[in-house]
Amino acid sequence: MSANQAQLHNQGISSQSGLEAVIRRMTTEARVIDMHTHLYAEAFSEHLLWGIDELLHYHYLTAEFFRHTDLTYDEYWSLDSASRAEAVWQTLFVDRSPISEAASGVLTALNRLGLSPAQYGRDLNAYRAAFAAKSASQQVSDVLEAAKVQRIVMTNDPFDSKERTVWQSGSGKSDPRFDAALRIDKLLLDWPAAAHDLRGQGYAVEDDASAPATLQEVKRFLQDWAVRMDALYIMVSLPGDARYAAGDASHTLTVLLDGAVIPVCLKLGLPLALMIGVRRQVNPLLKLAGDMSMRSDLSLLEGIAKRYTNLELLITVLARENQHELAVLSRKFRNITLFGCWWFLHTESMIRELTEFRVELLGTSFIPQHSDCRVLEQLINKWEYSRGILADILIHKYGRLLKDGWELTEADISRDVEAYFGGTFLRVLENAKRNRIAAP
Ligand code: HDL
Ligand code: ZN
Repeated sequence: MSANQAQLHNQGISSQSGLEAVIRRMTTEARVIDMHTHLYAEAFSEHLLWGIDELLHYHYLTAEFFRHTDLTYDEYWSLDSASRAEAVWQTLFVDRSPISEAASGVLTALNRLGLSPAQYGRDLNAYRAAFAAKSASQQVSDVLEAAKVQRIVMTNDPFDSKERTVWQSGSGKSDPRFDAALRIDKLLLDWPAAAHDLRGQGYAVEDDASAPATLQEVKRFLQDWAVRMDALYIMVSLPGDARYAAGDASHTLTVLLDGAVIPVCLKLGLPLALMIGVRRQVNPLLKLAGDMSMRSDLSLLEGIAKRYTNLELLITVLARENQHELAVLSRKFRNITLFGCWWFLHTESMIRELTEFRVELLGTSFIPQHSDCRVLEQLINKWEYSRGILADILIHKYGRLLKDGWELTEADISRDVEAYFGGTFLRVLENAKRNRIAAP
């Protein structure tokens, strides 16, 4: 930064228009850490989804497609991949306007990648030809640059045999832009099946999760995978009615959390990420699109946060109805850091509603967004509207400071935007590392 730039950076912003310009520039240019996605580095081969057909296979669009088509579920699912993409394109983009968040997001991503709908129009094959000219590794670089994403945290499942192969080959961390998160839904929500898998992976667990030797083996499994992946955190999604029943040896979820997961988090210095409020497969015929949201009983979170004050908790909940309550709860427990506008809340109106009261209640002590992307190019549209909405809110909030005579510099705005787009997440990771205990 030149002396002149440094001077600008540190001098006071004197007008609302000047403030708006600085906030828009900084929120647009900040390079974000995307702390929860379903994207994969190229080493995971077919797990890395990219290109126009994959964008059209996205399960958000599948659900919307079935609201219009006359096809039966079987007829759709029996189509080949290209035909399914063509059916979605015709139904949601040609036969009617693509105005839903998921549909319009496809056009935003295409446009930002230079495939302007004004030029390519409604001809799916024209877009396909343009993507066919790209390689996966070039597309990863181009999309990360277009979306200004500096780091991506994957969702890594040690119960997925294909993923396991990549990790055991040593290439899981071959791309430094992609970090890992250890995802343990199967362990905590389907213990009998998980126990069977664990035995198959050489961990001598019994069917009774509360047996001390079994909990030791579960800890060994978690530690082996957290270390192998160099996982940034351990994550599970939970139904809204999940209970934390401290001391109840018959409650498998609680036994595994208290007896294995949390001790490993504390020993390795990793946050525990809880995504609460999903009701899986209410319509299995929709496959990945068949999950539903449900209101959450946050007493589970309160119980864990209160009992383990040195455990960093990264939290997101799925029901709109729980959002204000979660923001208030995270004011009560400094080890709760809420993150993102998850899934059905990843829309302009919900992001605006949630982010406004989160800023009002939490200042910069929360993580406003993650993308949850499943297809690479979605990074572009999901981050573009999230940045713009946060900018709108910050312009109003900092404008009040300016009106009351508070001196604001570019450095102040830069520091706070940096916190929102990665700094707060990194601080949670640092706190977790600092809180490591020499657990048995
Ligand atoms: O459980 C999760 O991590 C969810 O994000 C699901 O993967 C969901 O299917 C999704 O992609 N939401 O955006
Ligand atoms: Zn997710």
